Amino acid sequence: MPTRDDLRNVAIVAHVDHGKTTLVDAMLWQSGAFRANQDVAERVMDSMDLEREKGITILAKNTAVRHSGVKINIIDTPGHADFGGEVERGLTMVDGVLLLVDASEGPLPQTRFVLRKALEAHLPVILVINKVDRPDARIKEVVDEVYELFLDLDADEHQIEFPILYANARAGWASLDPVEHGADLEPLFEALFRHIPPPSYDDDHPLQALVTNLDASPYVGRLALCRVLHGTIRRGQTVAWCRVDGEIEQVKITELYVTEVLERVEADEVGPGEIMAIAGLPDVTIGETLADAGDPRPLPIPHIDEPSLSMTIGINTSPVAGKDGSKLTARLVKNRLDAEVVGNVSIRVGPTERPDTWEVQGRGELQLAILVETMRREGFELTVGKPQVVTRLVDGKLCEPVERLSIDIPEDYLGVVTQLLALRKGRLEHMVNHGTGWVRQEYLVPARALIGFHTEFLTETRGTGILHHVFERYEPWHGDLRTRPTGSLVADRRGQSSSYALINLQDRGTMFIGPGTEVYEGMIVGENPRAEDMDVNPAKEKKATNIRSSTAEQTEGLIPHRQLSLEQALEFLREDECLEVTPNHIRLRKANLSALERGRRKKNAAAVGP
Ligand SMILES: Nc1nc2c(ncn2[C@@H]2O[C@H](COP(=O)(O)OP(=O)(O)OP(=O)(O)O)[C@@H](O)[C@H]2O)c(=O)[nH]1
Ligand SMILES: [Mg+2]
Repeated sequence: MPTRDDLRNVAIVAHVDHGKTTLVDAMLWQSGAFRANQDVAERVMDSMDLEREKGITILAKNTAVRHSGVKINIIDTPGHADFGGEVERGLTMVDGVLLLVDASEGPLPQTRFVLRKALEAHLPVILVINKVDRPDARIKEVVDEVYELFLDLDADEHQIEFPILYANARAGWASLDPVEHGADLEPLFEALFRHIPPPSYDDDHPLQALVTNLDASPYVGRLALCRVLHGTIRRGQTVAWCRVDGEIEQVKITELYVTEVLERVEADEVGPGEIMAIAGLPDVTIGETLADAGDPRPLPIPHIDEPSLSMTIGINTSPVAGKDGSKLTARLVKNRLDAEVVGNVSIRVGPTERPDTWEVQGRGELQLAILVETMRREGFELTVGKPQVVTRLVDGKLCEPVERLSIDIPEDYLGVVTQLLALRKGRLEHMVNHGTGWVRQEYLVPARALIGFHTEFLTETRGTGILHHVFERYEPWHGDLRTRPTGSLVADRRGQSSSYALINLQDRGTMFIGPGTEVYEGMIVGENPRAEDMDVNPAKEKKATNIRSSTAEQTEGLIPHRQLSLEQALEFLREDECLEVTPNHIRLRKANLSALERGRRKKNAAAVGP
């Protein structure tokens, strides 16, 4: 088959933070994409607000550089496990991958996930051991660990003969030698040209282009990102749009773009092997094929892993609803969720018994939290339920998702952490003592048990422990598990919190609010160290005395409250609790706000017995 020797398509994959986006920066600079004095942001591909704030990549994005007369389309993928769907999609566009592994951290759960996907797709791999400048780099061991991982994933002989480069992405060099520093990324570019095959195509095959991603442009509306497999597509041409529902429609292509550096530029025609964007098909979705009008041949729809976590999202039902946001109605929430499903194949939305609430399924807490965060920034007010695992019936048996968990902890905490995980039905798979005072353990744990685990893990390891997990498989239901051992301090009336009340309450538990905060009946204002909930009055005022502390309220002795982030708040929730999320506030609350009703239900439940 003929090949496009002027072209390469490559994805960069790795565990979170191993340096993918930083490496793309260096590749852009060294291929002359920017002027020497040009002001370019660090990690320029992380262009979304939330990406810059969190310092992580959320959406896979492509860029293109030119080197030695060859155009290289590079797909930067996210490393966080919750965005695995982005990686899977990215891999359908490329002919090989750069697998980055941190020289000190070594392969971690998401390394395993992305490598498994790359091997399943039969993509050649170039291993890049990155961050070799780290003082705690252990290059030789890490290379051995990667070989082990390849074997563990049943790589064939051909796949295991991968080239290895050693890099410092931040300084912008790569070397074929683990000890010798490189001068620039030339060795990486050379390896890329040698080991990542140019796209091949069939000259006699009619046009076939697969829609692998969606984007939106303020000028032309929805853009479909496609990889052209065979044939050439031209502006103004009529093609067959093979939809996922099996329908085939004749459509005219009005706009065509290819990527140059960070820009989309218009093109008159795009040949085989290229990655392009097209406009003019407002309903096009991922997995559809654009094909020859006279001989349409739809491609199989790429498989994407199923979601394993769900939560409810609905309109804000709190007594203070409507004060903060601009998007309040069920219709607006529904439309927004529907729009999300279109561009994000790893998210599903379904109905619940309430007409103003939907069940949203995704890959993990962070992915769902990012959706909620994005919506609140758009002006939405929402009620968000506790994250729950998505169960499934396999051969009539109830099954639940199990995660592969990897933790790094100082030896001293081995005892407590082992105990924590035993309570959660974690099974130890693997343990390495690096001999540096740190231990790495790998567990298989029901996903259910990890909801809320992170906070407790950090507390028990005094903030030193590091934890990562990724979906492994479905297993038969593991039975009852311990959930949060603490209860909630719940406001018993509407009002404004006072320092006086909080100073008295802080002896009972950890407060989540400071003075002067608006509270309402059923709102959770703190954590009770005991298992049960306690109704409290955070708005209580000190009896008036002759001496009035005019403006400033007495704050002496007030312990700063614990401010929960959106993710932490989601982790904290129990079954009968939810979150009120507005553009400016996150409030924890009981699902049932009335203290009277909650009390009555509890009594009834006790009467019926367990
Ligand atoms: N010391 C050192 N630090 C590096 C190197 N490469 C990247 N970093 C740092 O590692 C951190 C993470 O880098 P990113 O490029 O955002 O990592 P990423 O793999 O894109 O992360 P995600 O997209 O969130 O998975 C940043 O603080 C970088 O400056 C390197 O070669 N050496
Ligand atoms: Mg990144």
